[in-house]
Amino acid sequence: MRRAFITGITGQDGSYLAELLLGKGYEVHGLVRRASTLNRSRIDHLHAEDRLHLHYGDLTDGVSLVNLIHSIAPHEVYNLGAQSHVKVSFEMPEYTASADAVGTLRLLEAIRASGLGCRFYQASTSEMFGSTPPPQSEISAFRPRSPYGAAKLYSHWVTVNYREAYDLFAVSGILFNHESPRRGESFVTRKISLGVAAIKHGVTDHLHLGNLAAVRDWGYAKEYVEGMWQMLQRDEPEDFVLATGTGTTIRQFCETAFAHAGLNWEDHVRHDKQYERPTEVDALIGDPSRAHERLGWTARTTTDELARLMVDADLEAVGRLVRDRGVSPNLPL
Ligand code: NAP
Ligand code: F7E
Repeated sequence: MRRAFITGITGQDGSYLAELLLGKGYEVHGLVRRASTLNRSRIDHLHAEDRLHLHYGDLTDGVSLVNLIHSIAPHEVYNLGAQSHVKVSFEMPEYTASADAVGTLRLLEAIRASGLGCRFYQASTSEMFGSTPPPQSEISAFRPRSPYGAAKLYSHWVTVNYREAYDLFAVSGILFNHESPRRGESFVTRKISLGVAAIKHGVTDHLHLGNLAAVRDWGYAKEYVEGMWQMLQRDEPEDFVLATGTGTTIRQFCETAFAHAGLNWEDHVRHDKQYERPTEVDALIGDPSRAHERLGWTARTTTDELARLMVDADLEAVGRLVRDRGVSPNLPL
């Protein structure tokens, strides 16, 4: 039986990847962080699975990583764990560097020292392109515009370096934004879909957002984890961009999401400077041709379809909360 180790298993992508790998017959091991409350809502539905094993650890704690790689002896390691919020990285730059940059080094060192020859996937990001104009591909210049982007760029290059220096099967998936009903509530797409649902159910009548002009390439997370797995099944390690190839502004995303619930976004969205960043990434639109040609991977869900499926999921979830509790839920808007 193939064994996979996933850091970030409690996150959006980790939960979809765990489902995918369990479905393929893998034994799945996940790294979880100790917290005063359990934070496993995205993988609760997998609990009965006897091939799923969770282990305490942290990307900032090298010893835990060394011990886990040794005891699990995985065939594949997916490094999805990270402080993944760009705005938060300006507020916690040092922690972001420790988890998102040095954390990758710690994990690669644990793999190298184990001599097990595990295959390694690094969750790299379009944020590494920063101010490089679109379309961005595997050969575009990296010009990150945040502590998050800079930390992820370190991880990208150290992954490439460990591949070249130690002949590890280590790949970097450069993924453009991907979302889902499991997206964290403070990322803009989920904030909008939750906001639409809260407004439609009468919980509030407005939503505060920052810069509406930025362009992002938004795809459906469930499809992107398939690409991660495909990257580790090839004969030779290679880095790939995963994206839809289409750019959409935050304003357009709002328009589609509000219209799907029969609302006019301009009646409800208010500007709030606190959600702007010290430096913004203006436009990210990926060129996924290499993934299409060499992996046979293509994003199937368009950004408009994604906006509608997220709104539908939140209309249902917020409706349930309002019905069951009989009071306004405390939504993080
Ligand atoms: P997410 O929902 O924010 O999940 C992040 C995961 O990392 C969570 O499981 C979190 O654990 C864990 N984590 C955070 N700090 C950690 C630490 N110090 N040690 C161990 N685990 C830690 O992120 P996502 O959207 O699934 O993204 C997955 C990965 O892809 C991330 O590395 C992200 O930076 C990268 N990425 C995401 C996108 C995107 O659009 N979603 C695009 C490109 C790259 P807790 O649950 O305990 O907080
Ligand atoms: O912002 C603007 C904001 O936080 C998108 C992470 O998964 O994707 C994600 O990073 C855009 C930015 O995602 C609000 O200024 C406006 O231009 O949803 P976001 P992100 O920064 O693109 C990349 C690929 C990753 O790798 C990251 O891990 O939306 N925006 N108003 C806002 N953003 C937020 N969060 N909140 C607002 O109110």
